[in-house]
Order: sequence, then C-alpha cells, then structure tokens
Amino acid sequence: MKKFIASILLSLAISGALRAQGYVPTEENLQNRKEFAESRFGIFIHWGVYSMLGDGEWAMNTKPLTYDEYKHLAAGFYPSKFNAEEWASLFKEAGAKYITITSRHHDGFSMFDSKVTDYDIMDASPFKRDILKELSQACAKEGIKLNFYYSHLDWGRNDYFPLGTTGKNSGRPEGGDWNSYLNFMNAQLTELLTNYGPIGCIWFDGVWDKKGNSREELENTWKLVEQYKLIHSIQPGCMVGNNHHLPVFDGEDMQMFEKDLPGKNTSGFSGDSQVSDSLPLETCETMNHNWGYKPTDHDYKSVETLIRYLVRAASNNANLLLNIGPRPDGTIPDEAVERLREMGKWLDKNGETVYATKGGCVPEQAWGVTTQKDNTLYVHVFEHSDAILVPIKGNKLVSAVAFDNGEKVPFTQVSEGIVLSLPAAAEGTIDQIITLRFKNNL
Ligand code: FHN
Repeated sequence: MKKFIASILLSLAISGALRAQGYVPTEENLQNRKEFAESRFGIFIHWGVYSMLGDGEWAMNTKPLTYDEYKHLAAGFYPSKFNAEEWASLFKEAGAKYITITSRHHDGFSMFDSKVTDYDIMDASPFKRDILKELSQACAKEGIKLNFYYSHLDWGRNDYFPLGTTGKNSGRPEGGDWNSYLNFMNAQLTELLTNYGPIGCIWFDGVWDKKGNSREELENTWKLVEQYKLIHSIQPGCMVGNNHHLPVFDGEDMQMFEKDLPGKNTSGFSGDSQVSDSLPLETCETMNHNWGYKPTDHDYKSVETLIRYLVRAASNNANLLLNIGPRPDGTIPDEAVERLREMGKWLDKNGETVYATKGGCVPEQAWGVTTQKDNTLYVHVFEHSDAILVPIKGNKLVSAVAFDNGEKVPFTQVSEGIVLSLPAAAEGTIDQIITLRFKNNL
C-alpha cells in the first residue's frame, strides 16, 4: 500500500514538474519575441467607458459605484471623434512599433464585438463600431503590431467568485460559478485571437486580485497553463505576458514591469519579481499620473524625461510601453499628442541607437547609459562634462564619433577604460550620443 501511495506521489510530482516546464515556444513565437525585443517602443492605451467619469480606469472602484450604477455609462459611450487611422498614423509618427490596448479592463466592459457578453461596444453602447477591429485594420496599414491588454479581474460579473481584494463595493453576489467565469474568459480570448488578425501579445492583468495566494494556487485558480495553451494553440506566435508582479510562469513569452525598470522597485509593484534572463522585457509607464483619462491631471512628464526613460529602458534590455488615456470622444489629449510627436522627431534622428539594440555592456554611469549592437557601443550622455570615462576594457577601440554629425571625438585608452573628450553640447540637448566602434563584437 505504502509503495502504491509513494508511486502515486512520485507520478504526481513528475507530472507537476513536467507541467511546470512543459511549454516549448514555436519558431514563429521566438521570431515574434525577437521582433518585439527589437521594437523598443510601444503605446499603451487605457480606454473604456470609465473615460466618461474622468477619474482614471479604477473610477468604479474608487468612487465607489456599484456595478448596477456604473454599467449605465455604457449607454452614453459614443466616441464620436474616434478615428483609428488618425491614431495609427500618430503612433507611427511617434516611432512606436506596437500598441497594447485595453480590450477589457477590470470594469468588465469589452471594447470589441464579443458574442459571449452583452456588456460590449456593440450591444451596450450606441456606438456599435468594433473599436478593436478598426484599430487592427489601421495598425496593419501602418505596420504597427497589435497587442491586447486583457483583465483577469472583473468587477461586474456574478460568476467572478470567490471575490478578490478589489471591487468590494460593486455589489456582486457572495456566490458564483468560477468555472463559468474561466470559460467566459477563454471564449473571449478565442474571439480576440480569431477576429483581429495576428496579435503580438495578450497582456494579462489582475490575477493579483486574489492576494495571498501562492504561485501554485494562482496557477490553479486561474488555470494559467490551460489558458496559455489555448492562446498558443490559436496563434502560436502570440506572446503571453502577465502583469502578476511575480517571477514568470511557464508558458509566458515576455515579462513586464509596471512603473519601474527591470530590477528596480520604486513603485512597489516589482518587489517579488525576478528579472528573466531569457525573455524579452518591457516597462510600462504613464505619461502623466493616470492610466485612464483624467482631464485635471496636467502633470505630464517632459519630453526630455520620456526620451531619457526610453533610452534607459533600452539600456536595460527593455521596451518602453508608454501610456495614453484617450478622452471619451475618442481624441487623444493634446499634451500626449505633443509629446508623442516630439519623441517621434527624436527617434527619427536617433532611432538607430535604440531600436534593435541591447543594453550596453557598460552599466549606468553618473553621466548616462549605453546601448549596443554588434561591435558598436552607443554612449548616451545625459549629464554633460568635458570628459567622461567609459569603463570598458579588453577590446580595441577603432573609432569614436559624435552620432549627430560624425565628427571625431578625441579619446585615450587608460587602464580603467576609455576617456572621451566630449564636444560642447547645445543648450537643452536631451541625449548627447557618441558612437564607439570596437575591433571585436561586444
Ligand atoms: O489595476 C491595473 C491598472 O489599472 C493599470 O491597468 C495597470 C497597468 O500596468 N495595471 C494594474 C495595476 O497593476
């Protein structure tokens, strides 16, 4: 009997271990990961019926409103000025290579034509235009990849039970069929992966609602392995990412960090994450202080801060997913448009030093950061001085030139590395870039 139990335990352990490491990405998926990592800049879009309340995407929870009070907003959601082509052309002008839009946020409203709920743009709002379809077509025309944010958490549905730690005042019943909720999500994911062309990534958010759950409990509660398998079975190339703020789970293809660069935890979301050394990385950040629309939040980051953050992300091997919160009428706030255009102008000139680069082998210095490609190190100087030390040794420096005009930059090789005598930088220079070419690849 003991032997029998032991063998059952052993086979359970083996099947657990196999399951834990069972996912093998396809070639197509690996290619998509590579292209994603090379793209370095994406636009995050938090948009939904909550934009009408002008208080961010958590408005239902923070006001608080019950779901019954909140849900009627949808009947007034008519973004009369929404023009997917204008959006896509702005994103292209900004130099972004992909967008990640909220297909459904925690309030549960689906911004697409979903046959498995009436709480969507076709049935609950008078707009009756499939926003995601229009965006998928417009982005395809501009060569911009399309990713979908998808909330695991739902503040409205009765089958979201057991309840989690948020949305407690939404009036959901103390009972509900969790399996029905899982089936609903998988049916929606199937729609998203079937009706909108190739999807770059499903960007999950919200499993953290079930606080206190162990990794295994999270995996079991949300049936992540099965869900990820479903996604990969419909579109093997589609990446799965999950903003669970934990080390990656088997079946995930990228790792994101919220409001922090990989390895940092200034915002408190990444304390338990460990930076993956094999998956592409992404940092998401707001342009002002909110993800969803808040008209009174004019505290936008400067163009300088945003560009430097993009470069810093690249120097950490990460993309920047920069958020905008469109207005309820479908337009993008002027402050955001201006900044996107300026970033585009900068990327137009300097994109070579960011796109398809890796984090430089020289870690962040007091003067700035580095990115690299083959035998080239791009030195990004944020704090100008007459001379800087680039602590890199053991590779012969062939040339050093200013990236903007190709003029030679005098250098000396010393035992600690390379000393560059920097040319003067014009007032307001955001990033003085020096290109160093070495004999051997870095
Ligand atoms: O609760 C969400 C929040 O509304 C927003 O979508 C951000 C974006 O990273 N993620 C969650 C908080 O971790």
